[in-house]
Amino acid sequence: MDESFYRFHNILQKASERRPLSRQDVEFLLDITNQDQINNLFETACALRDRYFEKKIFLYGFVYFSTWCRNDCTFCFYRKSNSQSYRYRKSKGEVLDAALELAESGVHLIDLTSGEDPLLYRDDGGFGPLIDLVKEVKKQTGLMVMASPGVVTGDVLNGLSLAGADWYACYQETHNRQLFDKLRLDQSYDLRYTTKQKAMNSGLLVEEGILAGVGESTSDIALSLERMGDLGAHQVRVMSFIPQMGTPLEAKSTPSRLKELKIIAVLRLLFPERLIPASLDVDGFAGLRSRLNAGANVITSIIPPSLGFAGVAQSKRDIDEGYRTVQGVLPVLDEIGLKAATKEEYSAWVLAQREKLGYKAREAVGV
Ligand code: SAM
Ligand code: MD0
Ligand code: SF4
Repeated sequence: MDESFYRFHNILQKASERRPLSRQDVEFLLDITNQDQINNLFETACALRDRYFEKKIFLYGFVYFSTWCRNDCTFCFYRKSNSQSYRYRKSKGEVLDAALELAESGVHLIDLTSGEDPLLYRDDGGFGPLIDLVKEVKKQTGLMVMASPGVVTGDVLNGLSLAGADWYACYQETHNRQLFDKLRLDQSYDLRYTTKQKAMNSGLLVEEGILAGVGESTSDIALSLERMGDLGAHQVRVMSFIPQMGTPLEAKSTPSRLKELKIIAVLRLLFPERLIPASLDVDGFAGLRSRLNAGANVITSIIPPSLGFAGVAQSKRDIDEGYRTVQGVLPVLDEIGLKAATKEEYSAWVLAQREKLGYKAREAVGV
């Protein structure tokens, strides 16, 4: 047995005992190529997940309510200068119908996502309708709510929190500032990061995320995982870059899925009791099993069929076929020995985390 074999087992052992991993340990794991080691990494990740979540998986409904955006992120189909993108802005009634249909089907959370729609960013209270929408979705579905509208002010975060939002999602994509500037053109790295800290001060749980395959190195990924820990994000994700028609990165290739799967597993080793998505938005239904087997514990991007709502990285894939539904994913859970959590189990997890964040924070903002 060579030295690297011992090193590998030593790192997995440390992770299983919840001892901290160094940046070098993380890079070592991200770079493994031996199939037995890869399988071992995934098994260790799943064992850690099951230790904290008892084989119960959370299900998130996704409602992309506006695909208009003022930004020009190079990787995104919905960037403002893409004339080929699929644009719509759904009405309150349409969003409520979709949210109710998702709730009925058995999801645990409704994720209200949009581009940075110029209508939201108007000076005369553009976020008012979104805040009302959050209130109404919460009231009518009784589910947990996530808001993902892009970078917003502290006042908007407080408004969302008061209206009943539980989560704020906003992904840095990378924590390499030079790479960030190439991906999120004319946007501030610091503002995007500090907005997540502000969200926690408003009592919201936070989701942080990175893209795989956009020019990052192994050490960039390790840095990102460290920053996710510094932030204290409650849900941490990685999605493989999918090239989009009409964008500057249209001809760039999508990375090997092994990269995303290894990052999911390493995230689980670093953050065993946090939430890690298996997104249906990258490889649709076909990519679900491998992500769960790498240690993910949330299925995201469940979309109601036939209502004209889009995904982000896969704007159409599997949606109207009905595969991105609770009915579609339950058999996969069953096949691999997992099950859907109950709505009550999910709510209890969220409320316990929000309590840890401190309703003190809410008092501090004068509520
Ligand atoms: N507009 C908001 C924002 O940027 O924060 C929320 C929606 S945004 C479309 C959601 C996320 O989708 C991005 O942060 C990015 O991680 C992911 N995404 C966008 N385009 C993608 C692509 N081509 N491939 C993979 N993921 C992508
Ligand atoms: C997903 N398409 O969960 C969604 C999206 C935004 N909060 C989430 C990237 O995969
Ligand atoms: Fe807009 Fe979000 Fe797409 Fe960037 S990633 S162009 S902010 S929708």
